[in-house]
Amino acid sequence: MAKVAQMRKQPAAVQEIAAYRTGMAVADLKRSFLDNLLFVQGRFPGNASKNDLYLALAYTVRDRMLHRFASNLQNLDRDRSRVACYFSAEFLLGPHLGNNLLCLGITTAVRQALDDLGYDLQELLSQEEEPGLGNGGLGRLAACFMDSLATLSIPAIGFGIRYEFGIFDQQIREGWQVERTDEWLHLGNPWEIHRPEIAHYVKFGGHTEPSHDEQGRYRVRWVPGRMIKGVAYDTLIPAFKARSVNLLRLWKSEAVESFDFEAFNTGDYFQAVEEKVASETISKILYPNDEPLIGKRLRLAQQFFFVSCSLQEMLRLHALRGKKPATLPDTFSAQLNDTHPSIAVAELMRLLIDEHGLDWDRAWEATQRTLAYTNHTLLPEALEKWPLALFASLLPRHLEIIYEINRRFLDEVRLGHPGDEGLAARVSLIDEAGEKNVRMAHLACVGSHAINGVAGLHSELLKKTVLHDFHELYPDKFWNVTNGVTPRRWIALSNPRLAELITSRIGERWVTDLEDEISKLEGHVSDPAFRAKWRAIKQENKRDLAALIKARTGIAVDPASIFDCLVKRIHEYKRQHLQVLHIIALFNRIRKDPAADITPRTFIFGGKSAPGYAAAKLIIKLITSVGEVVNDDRDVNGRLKVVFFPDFSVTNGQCIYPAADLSEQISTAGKEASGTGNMKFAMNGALTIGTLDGANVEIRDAVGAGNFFLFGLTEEEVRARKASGYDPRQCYESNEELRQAIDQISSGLFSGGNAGLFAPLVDSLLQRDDYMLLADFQAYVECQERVAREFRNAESWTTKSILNVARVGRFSSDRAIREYAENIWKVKPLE
Ligand code: 26Q
Repeated sequence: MAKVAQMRKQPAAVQEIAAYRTGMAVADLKRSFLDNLLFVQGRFPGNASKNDLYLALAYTVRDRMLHRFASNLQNLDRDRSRVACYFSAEFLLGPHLGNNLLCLGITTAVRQALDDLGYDLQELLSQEEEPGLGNGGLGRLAACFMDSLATLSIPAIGFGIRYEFGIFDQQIREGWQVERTDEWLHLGNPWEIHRPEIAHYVKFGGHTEPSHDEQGRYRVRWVPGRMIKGVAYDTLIPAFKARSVNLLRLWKSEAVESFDFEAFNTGDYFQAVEEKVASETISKILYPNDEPLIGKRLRLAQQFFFVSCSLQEMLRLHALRGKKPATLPDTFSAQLNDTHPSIAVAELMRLLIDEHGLDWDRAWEATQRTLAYTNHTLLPEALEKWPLALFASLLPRHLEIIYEINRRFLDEVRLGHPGDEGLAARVSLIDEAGEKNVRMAHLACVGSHAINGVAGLHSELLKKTVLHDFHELYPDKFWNVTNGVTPRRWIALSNPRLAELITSRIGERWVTDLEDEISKLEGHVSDPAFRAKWRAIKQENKRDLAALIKARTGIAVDPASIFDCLVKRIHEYKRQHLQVLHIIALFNRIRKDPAADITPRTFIFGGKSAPGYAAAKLIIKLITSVGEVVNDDRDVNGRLKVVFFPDFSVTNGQCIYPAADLSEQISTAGKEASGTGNMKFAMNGALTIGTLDGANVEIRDAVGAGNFFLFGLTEEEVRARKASGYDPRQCYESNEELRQAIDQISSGLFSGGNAGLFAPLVDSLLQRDDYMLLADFQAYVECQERVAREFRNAESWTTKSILNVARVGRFSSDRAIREYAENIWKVKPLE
């Protein structure tokens, strides 16, 4: 406080420094860059490494953001507005430098400054190791939301974990995925600010001791077995060409010196050091799974660690405003990104009751008013649960609190539904069947004032299936907020050619108001010059991607062919192998008739598999194996190319989406909660081939049925087929092309004669086919035939491509964030 007052008293001195370090003209940027190179990196231009140069540039950019941030804090202090907190175990930010240049509006000036000094901006941009602190959709959504919050000037803090090792780097060796540790911090991270003075203690294990205080109130003391410290690392999240800057605050775990070496010192130095190592383990590594793992103690510890630090931090900031803990929701709302942070329900109760002395009812009201929960999955096996024994040993006090929440909740349920013990058992926070588990989604539902799904269909299905009973109990808690993605990163940054063309026609407002502005493109759809440029840009983007593919895989691809892209995590429900069956069918058609008139295609796959997910890893091997046979086949003669683009990431996505003609969104209907890649592709002028799943439904409604290639069973039809005893063998036997493709995989045609290699995949398809690939195969192949025909008509394809972009305004994350802000968080943009 005193410091802030002091700063306000010395505006002249501050202004002088600010002017020196924040100028946006080429000359200012050159001077700052050299200044940082010399006085931060300690290098002259002559002996600077590429990384020195990158860091000097990064600090030059950061200086300018910090200045905005400092002015922002003062505003926040004055306004006392409600702040949105986004709790997420993952933030998949992607590289910062390019985005920050874009948001500050200094890309051109910086390019010029570097050019004058004899350096190349592109080269320095490629030096950055992206922070891969997420697995896929859910983590990237959190990053898009942070971008939109800043751009909409909504005061917000993202809370998460500063993993030392993010998602692994994927290499492909002999067609298999090989994981390499991600050492994103090894050359330094110029974007984070270490705040050692912002730290919170987090307890684990031990036992609880009940007692009564002087006033005779029941109290519980938690005597932990272990204590660690969470230290804040801040990353600034800038708004696009506006002054607001928000904060992403990630926690790193550290040992508590006094705890290890004094109070609990057993006299064993090595044990104390081991304790230190164990403490630092908590934030070491991101679990590379996008489905829960049963009983991984460290994962639960990570979740509790970041949630506890974040809630303590919110209470601290709230107290700084001079307010009492019970009114926490007047200052903050907190969105739980899936159940990963749902321990927040019990931890906030514990903090309010045990540490701040509130009674149960007041604590419960504050907790519910603060928290809201987003669900991201319908797959029952993906709902998080923790074995009771594990929970009890790591978080004994929280288990007591959960029992008490459950007792009161079930009393209420029984009161409203007397005699319905089935209902009580179904909604209980504890799953009593078999080994007892804590059901995290139930905890999140009961402890939140709002629950939402991430696309219209998903939110409807939630109410019908996994959260049916909760919807019956609390219909008013339920919302839908369809996902969105940020047009800053996913158009302006990754597709600068298209961005420039769009801006030249409708001005720049689309970047921050996609919903209202981008539709103006429709007015240009018939303009021949515009259309020609549109096509030329896609061609240039495809040429760039072709060069990258050549460099990364050695495979030469034809930029005139259809760039048919399927990039996302590898999962059976996402059905990458349905596309493989299609490729084999095309291959067989060519072999049958080498003169067949087929439209050339490049099949581009990308995505990581969880390291322990054998079927997904085998799908990668199947893709690369089919590629090896098809790519060099004489009859095919280059008309089909199969590429597995290694190490799909935000950085690589930025090269792939802009070059795509066709976006593959082919999950079994009812399985993909939303999808967000579907939106990124459509925004870049790719047409979608997809099922009625997730947000595909809404994308098709928005762009028009005639501009979307629809195929496959609907969710209802999938259910009906399963209910009536689906037999995949019938499809196999009755479809010649399908049978041939599967037989060839079985025979070892694609595995050098190794007939057993793909047996697990083939058996699963023929015996269960949980995801109905065989049922959808014929419809898919026929739909792909329409795609091939329509691609040959460049004029109509161009129209459809333009209309896709012009009509995707709804899928901006700005729209999604406005809905959360208005309906769930009740927060307003700052003036
Ligand atoms: C949980 C417990 C233990 C270990 C790992 C996990 C875990 C981690 C990540 C579980 C799930 C995830 C990620 C899920 C995810 O990315 N879901 C996707 O979220 C997107 C954003 O809403 C949707 O578009 C996708 O449909 C959905 O699959």
